[in-house]
Amino acid sequence: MKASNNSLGKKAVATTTVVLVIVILVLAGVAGYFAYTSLTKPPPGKLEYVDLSVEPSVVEEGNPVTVTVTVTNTGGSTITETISVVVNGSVEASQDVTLDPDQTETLTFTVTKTEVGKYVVVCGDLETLFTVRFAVKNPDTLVIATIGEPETLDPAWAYDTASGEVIFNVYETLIFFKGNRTDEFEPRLATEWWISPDGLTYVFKIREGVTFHNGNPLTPEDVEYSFERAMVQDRDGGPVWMLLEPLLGIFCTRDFNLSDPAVAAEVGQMIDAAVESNATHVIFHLKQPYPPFMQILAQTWSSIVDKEWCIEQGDWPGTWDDWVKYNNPEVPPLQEKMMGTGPFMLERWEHGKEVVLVRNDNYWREPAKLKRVIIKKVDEWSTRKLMFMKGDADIAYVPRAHIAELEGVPGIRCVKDLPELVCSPTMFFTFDISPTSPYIGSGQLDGKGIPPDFFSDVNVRKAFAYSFDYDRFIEEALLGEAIRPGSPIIKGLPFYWPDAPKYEFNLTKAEEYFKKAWDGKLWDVGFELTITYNVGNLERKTACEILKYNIESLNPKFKIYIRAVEWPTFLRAMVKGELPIFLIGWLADYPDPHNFVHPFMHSKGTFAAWQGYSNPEVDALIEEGIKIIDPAQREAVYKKLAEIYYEDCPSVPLAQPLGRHYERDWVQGWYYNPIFPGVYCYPIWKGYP
Ligand SMILES: [Ca+2]
Ligand SMILES: [Ca+2]
Repeated sequence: MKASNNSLGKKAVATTTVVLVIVILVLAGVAGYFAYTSLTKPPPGKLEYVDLSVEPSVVEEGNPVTVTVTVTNTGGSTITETISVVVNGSVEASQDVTLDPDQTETLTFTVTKTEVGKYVVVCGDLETLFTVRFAVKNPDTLVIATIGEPETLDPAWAYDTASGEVIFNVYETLIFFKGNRTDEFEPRLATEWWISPDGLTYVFKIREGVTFHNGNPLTPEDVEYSFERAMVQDRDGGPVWMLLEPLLGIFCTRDFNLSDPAVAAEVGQMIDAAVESNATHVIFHLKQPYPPFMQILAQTWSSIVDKEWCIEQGDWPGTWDDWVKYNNPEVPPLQEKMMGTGPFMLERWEHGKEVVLVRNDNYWREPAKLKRVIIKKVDEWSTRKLMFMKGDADIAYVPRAHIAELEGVPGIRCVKDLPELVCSPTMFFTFDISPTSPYIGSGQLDGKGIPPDFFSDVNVRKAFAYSFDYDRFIEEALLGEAIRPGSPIIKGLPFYWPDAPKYEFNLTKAEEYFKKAWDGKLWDVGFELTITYNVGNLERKTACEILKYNIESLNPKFKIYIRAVEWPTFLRAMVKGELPIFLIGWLADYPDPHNFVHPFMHSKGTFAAWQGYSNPEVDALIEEGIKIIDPAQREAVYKKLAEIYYEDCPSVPLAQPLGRHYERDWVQGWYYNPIFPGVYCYPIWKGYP
């Protein structure tokens, strides 16, 4: 690292020196925001710039601009030259100047109505460029053009980034990540906290004077209610296992037989006892030491809701006699509504179109600078691109396949190589597909479909893993901006193992495993299945196509169909076990290997449960790993898990991407934190600083 930094540094210094010399010669005195991109050698003739200035210093579309050029003749004889201002290729104004030796003259050009683009001042062989920027569109409103839309607005239910992006701008948590750190926290709805030396008790002092968007005051009781409500709800495939594991030592409330009233009462009591409050504080009692608990508390599932308002919406009343009624609902009462304490309030969610947030003017901190945030669902790249180019979108999701189209486009800023704590996409195999799935053809091993337990044969999984061209995928879909981890313990997490075993693209081996699968019957009869991806996600589409191409090339009886579906449809089909293969990413909830091995490998973890993957040895190792304090012992556990992951092949990580962020250059204040589900809008404003 250090060596390459040094050599880069030297190179940069050399280049800077050359540029500086030219800049000093040609542009002395010019400052501000202009991009002087083409500065060339002075002509053999003797005319030289002394000064060039552009007023105002920031030129926006439509503004008049004055260019003042001072030139001198340093040669030995009289010289005549034309100086002109060329706008986007055509001459806008020009003046001739004739200078005797040592004579200096200043010329002024005025362009009354500027259009966006490149302005070049041409004087003989010298060309100097400046840019007229776009006038800031909708200066109080931030428009984010993205794909997909939230699955829900209920923080206890939400477990996808599209939902999380809305939620973490409207609701707040006790603590929040400090800047771009994932391991340091700052106060939000709690002002102070204490953790007992045994790691089992967490105490938070609740901030006074905070109100919800309906005007109700925030109380410690609301905080207690928020966590208990989340655990009461505990929907299938939701995020609440992250609270249940540290607080109750379980992964799911339905691990108990809740239809037995005595058992239900006991579980209710456990939930109630785990979180307590008094007039000023909230206390958490953990079942076991759990180092990532603070990270869990800083995330959307730990959002604080208003108890009274929730009850008015038909949510859990806060009592224990019939709490099971509110467990794992079909649709949560807060599915479409929000009532937080955060800097923005929900104005509306127009399905299939946009979510609109408005500023909370009674926010307990200084109100946000933006009045409005619109998160638009624009699945078509061409439409999204047009919006972005015209400045109708301020921040846009740009699929990697299209990044070249935005290269050098004026007015667009790209922040590159953002380290992502993301394992995406990963190819998951479903071991027990729902027999009613529309994606398995006949549902039989008869060449016209697949049986529901198709992927329970490890040979099938390995055959698929060897059929994928990983390098091509990273090159084509991610333009090389990714690394490839062997296991879900990705780079950036403690105990990452760079040399973990992983599958390589090898069609000979793929054929070998396909021939072994289903006692040889699969190779003879063939199969058909459908893989889906969410609309607009070109990376996943490319992955599907690569898989289809290679597998179909092996045997004419192998057939893979690809279908694009809406994001909520995709999620629901995945949870129901209808997707034979699903490609999805995993964004870290907290930067610890436990947060990856649990969803990917534990029989009760998010993905593994959807897949129906279960290995008791794996479960035991995962449960052991989170409780160990000694790092060397922990490392051994996670190494073993990486080995088993390779052998069992329940899923295959295709890439760990390095991210990019695209915004109009008038967007200010955005910052990156790898744990964020989307754009955190509070610090953002629009304008040119
Ligand atoms: Ca309680
Ligand atoms: Ca309240």
